[in-house]
Amino acid sequence: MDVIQYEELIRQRLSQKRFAHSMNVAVESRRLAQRCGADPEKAYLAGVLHDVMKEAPPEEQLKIMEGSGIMLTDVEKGAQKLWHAMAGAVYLQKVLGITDPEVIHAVRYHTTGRENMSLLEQVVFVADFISAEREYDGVEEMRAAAQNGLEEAVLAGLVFTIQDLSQQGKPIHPDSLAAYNTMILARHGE
Ligand code: DGI
Ligand code: FE
Ligand code: FE
Repeated sequence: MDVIQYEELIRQRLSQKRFAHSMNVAVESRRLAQRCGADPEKAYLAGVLHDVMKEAPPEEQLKIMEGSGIMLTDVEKGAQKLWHAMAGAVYLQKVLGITDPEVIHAVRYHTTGRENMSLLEQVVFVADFISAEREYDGVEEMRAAAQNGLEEAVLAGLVFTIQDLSQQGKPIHPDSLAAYNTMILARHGE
């Protein structure tokens, strides 16, 4: 399948609003990739597909994860919003037959981030925060951070999420915390 067919698939699987978001993330991912030396076509593809499972019923998300042997941790069990990233990565492999690990990982880690993210993972992680339709408090700061450099924006995204979740008394995924710690430690080492 080529990317136009994936766009059509996404249009069918998602609401109009989330379809528009996905297309905006794809365009933003391609732009960031061009700037930082990641593969623009892979970035666009990962952007199109990153939320493919977002509106699937939770049972369907669980089923596809279980089918691929993913064992949810307690934090993951308690945070349904994390499922679509894990389930999406499995969907890419099992249903769409996508084999490129870079694209699969960009979808897998687009919500939590993780330590030592590849350029493509960082690109999609950041694009999801600053896509054209986003209008949360702080989005302009996030866009400015992305203007200053990809890593800057990844860190700003992690800080934003960790702050937001802890204020709401929600659990924070260890991958997000590890990514934050590693980036902070690397900074102080400079
Ligand atoms: O799918 P999108 O809405 O475009 O964006 P996303 O995949 O970044 O999902 C954002 C949601 O996921 C948001 O409501 C916060 C939640 N989230 C992100 N990281 C964590 C998290 N929830 C918990 N409990 N723990 C996390 O580490
Ligand atoms: Fe998402
Ligand atoms: Fe998204």
